[in-house]
Amino acid sequence: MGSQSDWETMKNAADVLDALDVPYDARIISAHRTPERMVDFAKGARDEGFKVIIAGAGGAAHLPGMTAALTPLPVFGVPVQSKALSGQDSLLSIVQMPAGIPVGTLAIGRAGAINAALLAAAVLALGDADLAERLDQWRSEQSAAVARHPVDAA
Ligand code: RP5
Repeated sequence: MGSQSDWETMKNAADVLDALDVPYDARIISAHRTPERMVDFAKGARDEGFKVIIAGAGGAAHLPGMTAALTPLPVFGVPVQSKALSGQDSLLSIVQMPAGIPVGTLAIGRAGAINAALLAAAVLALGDADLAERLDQWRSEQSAAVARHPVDAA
């Protein structure tokens, strides 16, 4: 993620990965403030053993696109909700990649962070039958937790 301030959003992705027992490394890497850290990470990520990258950033959110430009790994972008423009800026700056360098862009904020983790897990599950089972179980539990009828608020 681009900043400590993104953690409140990106922690939702980490929580899902924890629930699925998927190992990850949460790092702060800013395309603007720490560009060399970004280049080093993105260029070395595959050799470090990473399989999928989830990049969350807000505002002029260059992190997902620049990371994708520097690694062959799949990159999922999470637009963090910005104060000034409610994340519309983040979304548009992540989603409108020119043809040739893909970033799989999720929804703004918490939903996007959760879905980025689920999507990353689904990619990893293609080569990991145990993880595929855990993902199926997660989805079954989610379905079971949905009430059939609404109740009035207390
Ligand atoms: C982006 O700028 C970060 O991803 C963050 O969403 C936004 C604001 O960062 P801070 O000023 O809160 O550090 O690079």
